[in-house]
Amino acid sequence: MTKLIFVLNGPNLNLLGKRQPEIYGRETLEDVERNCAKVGAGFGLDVRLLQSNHEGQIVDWIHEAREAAAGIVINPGAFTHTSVAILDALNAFEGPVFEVHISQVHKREAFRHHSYVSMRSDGIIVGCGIEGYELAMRRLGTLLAD
Ligand code: CA2
Repeated sequence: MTKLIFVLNGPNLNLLGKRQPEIYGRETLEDVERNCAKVGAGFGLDVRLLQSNHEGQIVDWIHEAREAAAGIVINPGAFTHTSVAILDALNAFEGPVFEVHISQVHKREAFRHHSYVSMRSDGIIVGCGIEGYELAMRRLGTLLAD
């Protein structure tokens, strides 16, 4: 049976490919969705890609994932560095969680160096552009293989 992966994206990531290409590249969230679906298909994984600018909405989707998803890929955007609520929600999710950052946050401002979400993440992919989402999907495919 196919398993579902939630690919969750935080604030401003709807602008991916439309602003600041020097940091975040030229590809869009639609490209991310297509690439994740392609990798997932090779492992029998379906993908539901979601984006919100609202912290509570992301918490609600993580709660939904408790029943609906076998694993989570999450780029919490700026909430990475601020949100205990997202960390708490992820702690209530039992499956594997992979954290993705498009940019190499450790080469950037000091406030981007700490991630609350990393205290829960089973793996973290940083600075690989949108390919990071595909790498996370590949790892989930391996971990969730029957
Ligand atoms: O590198 C990442 O993926 C980040 O999670 C992106 C966040 C940033 O706050 C984190 O420190 C690192 C920002 C997402 C904003 O995305 C945009 C994309 C295109 C244009 C403008 C913003």
